[in-house]
Amino acid sequence: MSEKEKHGLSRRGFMGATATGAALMGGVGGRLGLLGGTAALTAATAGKASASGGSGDHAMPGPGELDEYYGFWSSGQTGEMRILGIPSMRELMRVPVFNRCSATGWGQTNESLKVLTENMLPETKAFLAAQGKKVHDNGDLHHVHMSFTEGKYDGRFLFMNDKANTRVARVRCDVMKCDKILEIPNAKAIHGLRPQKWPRTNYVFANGEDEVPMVNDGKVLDDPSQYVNFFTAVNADEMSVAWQVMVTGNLDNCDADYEGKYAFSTSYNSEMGVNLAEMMEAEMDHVVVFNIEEIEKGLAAGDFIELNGVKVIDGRKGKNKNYTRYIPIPNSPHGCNMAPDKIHLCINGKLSPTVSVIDVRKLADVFYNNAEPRSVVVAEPELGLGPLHTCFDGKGNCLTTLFLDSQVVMWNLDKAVRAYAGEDVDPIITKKDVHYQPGHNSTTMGETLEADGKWYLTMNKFSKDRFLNVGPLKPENEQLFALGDNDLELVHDGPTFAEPHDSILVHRSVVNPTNVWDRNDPMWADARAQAEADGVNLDDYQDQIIRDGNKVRVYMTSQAPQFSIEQFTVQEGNEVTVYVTNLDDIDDLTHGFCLNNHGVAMEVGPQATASITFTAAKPGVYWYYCQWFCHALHMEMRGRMFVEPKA
Ligand code: K7E
Ligand code: CUA
Repeated sequence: MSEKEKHGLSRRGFMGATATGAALMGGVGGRLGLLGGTAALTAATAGKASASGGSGDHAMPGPGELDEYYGFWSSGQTGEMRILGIPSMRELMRVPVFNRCSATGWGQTNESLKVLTENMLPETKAFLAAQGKKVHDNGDLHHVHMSFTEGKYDGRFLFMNDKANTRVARVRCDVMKCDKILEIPNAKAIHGLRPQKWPRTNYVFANGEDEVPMVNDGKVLDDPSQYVNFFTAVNADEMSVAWQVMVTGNLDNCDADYEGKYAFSTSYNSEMGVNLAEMMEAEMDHVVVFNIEEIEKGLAAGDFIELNGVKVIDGRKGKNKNYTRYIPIPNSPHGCNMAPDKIHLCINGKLSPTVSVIDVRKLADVFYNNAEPRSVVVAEPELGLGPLHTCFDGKGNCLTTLFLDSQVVMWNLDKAVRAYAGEDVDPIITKKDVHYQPGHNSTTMGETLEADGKWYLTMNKFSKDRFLNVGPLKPENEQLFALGDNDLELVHDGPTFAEPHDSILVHRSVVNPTNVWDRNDPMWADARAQAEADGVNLDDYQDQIIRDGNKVRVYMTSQAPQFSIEQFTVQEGNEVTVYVTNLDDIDDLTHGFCLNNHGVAMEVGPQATASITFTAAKPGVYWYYCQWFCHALHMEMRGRMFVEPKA
């Protein structure tokens, strides 16, 4: 047992043993009794209740105590990834990915620009150059998921999508920094994203949401009959496109099974309409089932076209090859969630009050024995209005968000299957109000074989009147519940900035980030190569200023509270690259480099090298300083750049 677990328990024991504690908690106790069983009341920290009950220990970590789970959050239109501690809901870190970051220099350091541009399509580079830019400034990060090995999180990578600019990114869990961003050709607007669960994450599946002409070069415009959509398999190790499948309908969310056979995408707008009325016309839309083995066989047999360098399989409806099947689902299904029982796939109705449950064991008959596609549906419980996403407690129960009803509904999968078969049972266990309009939800380890049913989180799109008014733009709201066997109890209710779109809750035993960078990290391989070419040893205390025509490369180190170079001179118009290597090697000693009035700033973590390039366009004296508080003499950690006027 770790230090923190001991702390958690001793704290609980202490609080439980004192009469004062019990008296103080009296008011909260009544509510927590719902959790059934012993429901012993433990501690309340900063107004948060803690309970133990059906699913074991629900102690809330106090100040200085560590959480049991990491929460990895998407931030929607903010474009970053966030890390929270669960159950405290303390925000621990923001990891810039598709956004720009003033603090860390993401989007302006050479290292981040490499990640942002190295797998960008040539046409996008040209397009951005025409705007006088190198990178997109925005992103829309909806879904974060971890890499799997045999159905369990393996703690290697986190993968995420950018709906705004059609990208897939990867974050390294050892340093919690983004190391790859891949722009997906052909598809438009990557929305649903899931890693392959079995046998391991060889592929990351990515849904294209917006339909466009197959060759989108302006020759076909308002002719939707020629529009198509693409499902993409990304090679997760190389972060390259493995293959694509052309499909009918807009792909929304996706998931993968626990056998490595199938991937699934919900699909709305089977009509391929382009306005609201057209998109809502059909009573039924689909879940598209992708048969991985058949697709790989088709590729090997040459049954593909090549489009922008990608092998594309034709899996459109009516082609009747074994690559895809289209299972009819009531109008506009949204969330797509594979249960940890390895059998059931839950398709959330959105416009239909139902969740359609597919038994994935029956899919082979649809592919190979001409079984009627709907024969795979084994339950379709009516749960309430606006079901969007479902998560699992690992004990046979599901929790589904009801957007329109502003509720979460807890229901039993087995009972839903029996009810569909005609038995007179009610699958609904309980409903709880949430505030307001929930979208995604998560349970601890809930999208893995290790779903533990301990905590339930709901991410709400609206907070309305719930917090102090901050103007017309309101925060959104997240609510965490202690999860019992047949009830759930609210323990946290708090605002977040746009947008708590989706999250995964991962036990801390899976994630082991380092405290200090490895000096040989590939993140600054280019800087190391340039230094070698310049005869500079980045790891040494020697500082160098290399003048190379109009280019000046300044190599310096940082060690609290000093930069090794306290002044350097360049000529007006020089292209200057500053490389800073942080020689400090203790925990939490980050420096920065910020150059006044140049829009230049970056983070330099312990033992890291970071670099930034700019043009010294204005003659004068410019101070640079360390912008991460590092030492009592942090304010004194500064130096001057002299820019001599052109002769
Ligand atoms: Cu994950 Cu809104 Cu992008 Cu559902 S989608 S809420
Ligand atoms: Cu170094 Cu502040």
